Amino acid sequence: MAMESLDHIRDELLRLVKGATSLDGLEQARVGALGRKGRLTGLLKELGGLAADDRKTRGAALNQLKDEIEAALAEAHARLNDQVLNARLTQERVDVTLPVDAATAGRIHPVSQTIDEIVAIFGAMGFVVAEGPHIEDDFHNFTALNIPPEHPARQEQDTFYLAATAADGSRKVLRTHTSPVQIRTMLRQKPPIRIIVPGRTFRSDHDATHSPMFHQVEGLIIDRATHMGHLKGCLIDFCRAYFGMADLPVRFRPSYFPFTEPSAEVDIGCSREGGGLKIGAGADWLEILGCGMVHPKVLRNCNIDPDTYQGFAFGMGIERIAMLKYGIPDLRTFYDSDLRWLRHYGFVPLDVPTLAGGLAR
Ligand code: 2U9
Repeated sequence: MAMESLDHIRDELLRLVKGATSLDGLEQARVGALGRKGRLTGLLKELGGLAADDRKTRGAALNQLKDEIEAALAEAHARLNDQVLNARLTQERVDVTLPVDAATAGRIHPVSQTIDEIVAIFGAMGFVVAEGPHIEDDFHNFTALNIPPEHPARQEQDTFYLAATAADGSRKVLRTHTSPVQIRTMLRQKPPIRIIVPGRTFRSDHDATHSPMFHQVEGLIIDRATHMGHLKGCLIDFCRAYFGMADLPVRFRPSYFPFTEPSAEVDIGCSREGGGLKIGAGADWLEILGCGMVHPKVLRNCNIDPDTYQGFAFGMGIERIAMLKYGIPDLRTFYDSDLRWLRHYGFVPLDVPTLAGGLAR
């Protein structure tokens, strides 16, 4: 059987591919060449009927042609795609001067809003935001913070460990608090340090009041003479600004954390009369945050001399204080992504939190 010259077919197929003026036209050219009944497919099928020698030379030539056609198809596809995109870009315009339609626009999630409010309050006191990785090593999450090997926080039932084991036998963790960010900051930067650290944290804990993923804000000040009086003034001011009550009662109750000494828990005044909760009035107390003077061992672990520098740290759970301020009854609803919930508890994007706005509420 005389074999048809490939030059002619090659020229014709390439002409069709290169000449395509739309993605549909290009698809037709592809099917015509490489589809089930395509020209090239047909020639490849004929290979089976050839003598061994002929099959080898013809097969090589056909495969080379196939590669060439495929390359031309890819090139034409990229070119036509660009054309389609450019046509869309010149047609579709966004008018950024249009007013926001508050009834249909999205909402800011209460966790984001609360972080923004807290950052605004501490920002006004000179704190800057610091961030760090969600996946941490044992040193930054536990050891540097003076959390001993036998501490319950390190146990598998409290902490999410990654599967991979390092050469020293340790495994990475999903950070259980944002404190490793303070460790990283102290290792990187000399005092004075004044940072606020919002972010996601993870604990192997799941019930009505605990979520395996939640958010914290922690803060840290390190300077030459920062003392307990600064801690108290700073956190009393914060509580009053956050809840918008200049006379909110605030008390400090002794506590224990491995990374602070002395340590305290901060309560605000409230009333639980009649089964409800009213912040700012009554004879009861409600825990809001934890704090303390940074432990000298923690400073030393970060190469900071505790005889020259000292400071305080604090931490609070975002969801918890958002629930208290905005009267959200169930923690689990934060992560349901239910739009009806978000429209009810969420915030209109242009309602930017300010210190003044917070105090006026
Ligand atoms: C460094 C040194 C000290 C951060 C602190 C607390 C007290 C605290 C909890 C509040 C509720 C966590 O979300 S929660 O469960 N936190 O009570 N956190 S002092 O102390 C630090 C942090 C980093 C280097």
